[in-house]
Amino acid sequence: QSEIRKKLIDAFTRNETEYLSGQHLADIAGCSRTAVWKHIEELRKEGFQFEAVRRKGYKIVSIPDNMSADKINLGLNTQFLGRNLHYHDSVESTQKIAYKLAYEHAEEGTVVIAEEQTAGRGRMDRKWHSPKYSGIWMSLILRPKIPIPKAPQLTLITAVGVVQAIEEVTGLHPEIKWPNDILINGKKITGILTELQAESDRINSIIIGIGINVNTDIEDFPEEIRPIASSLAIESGKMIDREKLIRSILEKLEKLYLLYLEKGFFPIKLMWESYAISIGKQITARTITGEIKGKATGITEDGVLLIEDTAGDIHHIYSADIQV
Ligand code: BT5
Repeated sequence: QSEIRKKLIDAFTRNETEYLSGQHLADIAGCSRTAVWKHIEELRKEGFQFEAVRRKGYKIVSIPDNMSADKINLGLNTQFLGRNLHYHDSVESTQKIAYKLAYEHAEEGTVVIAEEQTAGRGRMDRKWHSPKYSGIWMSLILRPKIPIPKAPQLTLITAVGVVQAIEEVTGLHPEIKWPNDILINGKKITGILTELQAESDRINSIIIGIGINVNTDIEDFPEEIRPIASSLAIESGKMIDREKLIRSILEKLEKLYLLYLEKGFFPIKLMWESYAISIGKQITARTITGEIKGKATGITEDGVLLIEDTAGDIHHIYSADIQV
């Protein structure tokens, strides 16, 4: 088994620029064409990327691009964010691990990163698809001394930091869809999930989950999200260094967070609004209690979305899915 694999990898890396036919690979590895195909599928799952062309065969495009805590830390310019970094190959959800660490008094700024999540989650128990080696799936622990109703501001602060980092590293210009989506050309690149650990009315910790499709191919997404999702590599046409992007996010986010603790939400609100797509537009907000249609006029100091309906009434939206 592993002997076949070795022979295949060897053949691919020796002939990086050529297409190798299934038959040729089968001859080299001494197995059937079906076995070759099976091995290639397995290698794909481990992060090897192949290009397959009909009648020509397979070409290797890239070998797994796995990260390491050391490589992420190398050159990281932060005071506390990411200084304590937990790196995992595969986890159910980085939120779950961060929760446990926070409960065990992990220091503020602790970060959990995984190459793959088998049960990544979005808001309201929705799924977050997190294929191996292709994205950034991470959770951060913060402990701001703020009242609970202000916690949603952290989602908006995070969105601004991620947008700034994507701009810096890729040159792309993402937009923010309230409250937690980052889009490029209308497609979702990033989702943010902010969760709380609180005792009575005191926040113990805020766990911020960030999921970014970085080098994800369109085929890596399940069928149903292909029309709505994209990745930085798809949008920019090149592979992006995930470790560099992580460092940039941690640096931008730490700066914004310190600014927020010192000056409050106002300066960040202005930055957030400069990236927001929905403000000033007619939108539909789907909340648990029903739909509200109207013009998004802005966000409040607490990060609550304001919608003015046709009768001129202003609605405060705390949680919803937005359609522009
Ligand atoms: C979110 O939820 O957008 C928050 C996603 C947070 C993910 C991070 S990854 C690290 C940390 N650990 C976790 O387990 N979670 C966090 P929501 O707004 O509810 O959007 C979820 C919806 O986005 C799904 O119902 C799908 O339609 C879509 N979706 C799922 N996976 C996606 C992906 N990889 N890219 C784009 N869209 C996706």
